[in-house]
Amino acid sequence: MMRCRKCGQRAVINMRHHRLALCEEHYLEWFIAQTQRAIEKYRMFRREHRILVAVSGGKDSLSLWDVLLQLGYEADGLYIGLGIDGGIGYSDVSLEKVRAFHERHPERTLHIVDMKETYGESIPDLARRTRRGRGKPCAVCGLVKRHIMNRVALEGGYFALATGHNLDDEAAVLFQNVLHWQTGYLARQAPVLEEGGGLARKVKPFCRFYEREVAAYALMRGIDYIYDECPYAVGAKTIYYKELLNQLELKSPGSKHQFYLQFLEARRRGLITFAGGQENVDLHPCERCGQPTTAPGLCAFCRLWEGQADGAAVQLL
Ligand code: Q46
Ligand code: ZN
Ligand code: ZN
Repeated sequence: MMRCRKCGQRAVINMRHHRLALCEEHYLEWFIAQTQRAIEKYRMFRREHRILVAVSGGKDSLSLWDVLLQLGYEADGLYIGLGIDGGIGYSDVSLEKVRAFHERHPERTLHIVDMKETYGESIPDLARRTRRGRGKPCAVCGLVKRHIMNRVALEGGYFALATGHNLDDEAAVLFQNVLHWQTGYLARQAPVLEEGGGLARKVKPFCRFYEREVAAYALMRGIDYIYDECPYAVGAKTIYYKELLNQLELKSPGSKHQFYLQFLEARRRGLITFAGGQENVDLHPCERCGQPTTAPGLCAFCRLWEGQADGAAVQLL
């Protein structure tokens, strides 16, 4: 029987890369303390700051909201209703999970932006109608989510927008960016992106946790989340990269952790510098919505609605 390093009781989780086995009580304590450490290490935010957590109904984002509340932060939630069904009622179920979580924290605000109600079209509608969405809706979806998250964060006067990206997510994206030497993306891949030029500050307090560590936290805390991935995520490149990295991890525990953290360390030491980070690109306000864009005239979000009868959707901004 494996024993908890802190108290000697039966351990419920063994983290081989940390050579650390813990019981439930000490795991929860460790997880929360590690989150606080990451917040401090990367200077994400402080006690007096209001934080907006982007919640999808999945384990990562709901756990993040939970931990921030446990740590005593003023953290509100933002849920974006994408209108995705995929035969499993994906958006409906995820909203239910978010609402159920929020009911336990009525003192906090949950912002809900429903695509269909606010802009007249769901993500699948938008993907069908626009050139950008042809094939898979993920390109429009990513664009729309970034736009809405930024808008709500800025309008609500939040200090930072927090997302639940974990180490598996970050390592997969890093792998993809390195494989294609996408230097612009590499420059923007960091636990903190400073605000500037109309873009909200973005932070990822879970970036050093393995996915299974977050799942264990959610389970132990009894957080009810949506197990299904978005139906459009099937076949996504990052899922394939995650599988490859999992194989590597199996043979050599800790390699994912090392891959990502050594990248951050190299970045910190100034070994990786690229022009084109969030702060460096040449941004100016979109003529219609005012959000920053590199394109002349309208931003990519507003261009999605061009040619629509009266542009009514965008008037709602
Ligand atoms: S929600 Fe949207 Fe993802 Fe679904 S449509 Fe693609 S981008 S897969 S994270
Ligand atoms: Zn213990
Ligand atoms: Zn715009």
